[in-house]
Amino acid sequence: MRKMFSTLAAAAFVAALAAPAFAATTVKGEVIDTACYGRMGAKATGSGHAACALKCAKNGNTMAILTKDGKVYDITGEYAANKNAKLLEYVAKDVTAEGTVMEMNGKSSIKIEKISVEK
Ligand SMILES: [Cu+2]
Repeated sequence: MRKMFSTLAAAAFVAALAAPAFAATTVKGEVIDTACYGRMGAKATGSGHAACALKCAKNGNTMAILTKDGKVYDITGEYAANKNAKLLEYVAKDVTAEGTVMEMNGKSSIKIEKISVEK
């Protein structure tokens, strides 16, 4: 069983490498502000930072989704438009976002199509 699992994982990995640079993907994690996260790291997450993250979002800072394994996806598209207007209710919450992920210059971003709060 274990062997089968690793074979499947290897196949999935190869498939991921073969995929084009864009793909509709689901990303789960916390909505964070990249300005504070870049300076403070993990301290800029969670409920203790929620008020600041909201302020940063309202200022129009780049917001991102931070996954459990520490990957950061900058949020682009309509949810980032007008100083993150559509994103405000999700700030500092754990979300599931669906959209187009792009990898460029070692940075990842997601153009969100659909987002919901994780329960
Ligand atoms: Cu902040």
